[in-house]
Amino acid sequence: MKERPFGFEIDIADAAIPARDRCMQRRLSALRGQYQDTAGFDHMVEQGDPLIYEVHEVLRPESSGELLSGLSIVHPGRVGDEYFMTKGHYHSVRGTAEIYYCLKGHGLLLMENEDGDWTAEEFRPGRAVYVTPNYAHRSVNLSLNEDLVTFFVYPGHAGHDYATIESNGFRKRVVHRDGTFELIDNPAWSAPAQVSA
Ligand code: S6P
Ligand code: ZN
Repeated sequence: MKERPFGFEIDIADAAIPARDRCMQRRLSALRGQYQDTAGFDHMVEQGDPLIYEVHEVLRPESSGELLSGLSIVHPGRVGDEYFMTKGHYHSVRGTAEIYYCLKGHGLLLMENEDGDWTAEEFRPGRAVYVTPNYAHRSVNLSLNEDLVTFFVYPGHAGHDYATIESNGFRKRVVHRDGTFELIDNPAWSAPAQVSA
């Protein structure tokens, strides 16, 4: 039997999609290698491995023709002078886009592609970001006391390639300097291997 259309509530205050979602949580240890301050990172992991972010996914088949959507909640905090953030990924199917809509908080979506281009778009409530195909993306919470909550939608067959970012990092780091944020070069970044034409 074909499934019929459905509606669902998005609870912004509690950052949840009641009844429909599957919740995934990531602790700091999942971001090993991504922060510059490795001693600070190790200390925080030893001291309890804090919860960095949660994803509430609306359950749908991961197949083309479907849309996957849900809430991403990045908690506030820093490792050294770098903000709490998601692991970040490329979609396995590179030619798939994504839309984020910010519901709460203040943050950035850091993006880069394999041709060397990078950019960052600010998240504030009511602002959307369109991630064009072929761009890796990472959410960064710039607030030190409030969750960053975004609603995302992307194609069901996109898949996730985490390995490229795990080994190369992002070109830019987002750091807290003089009461505000700054984007600085990541000295540990290495260019992804170029596929010859
Ligand atoms: C999926 C989409 C988001 C992220 C979420 C967590 O394509 O971009 O749902 O999965 O923001 O980030 P990450 O990098 O751990 O998947
Ligand atoms: Zn994505």
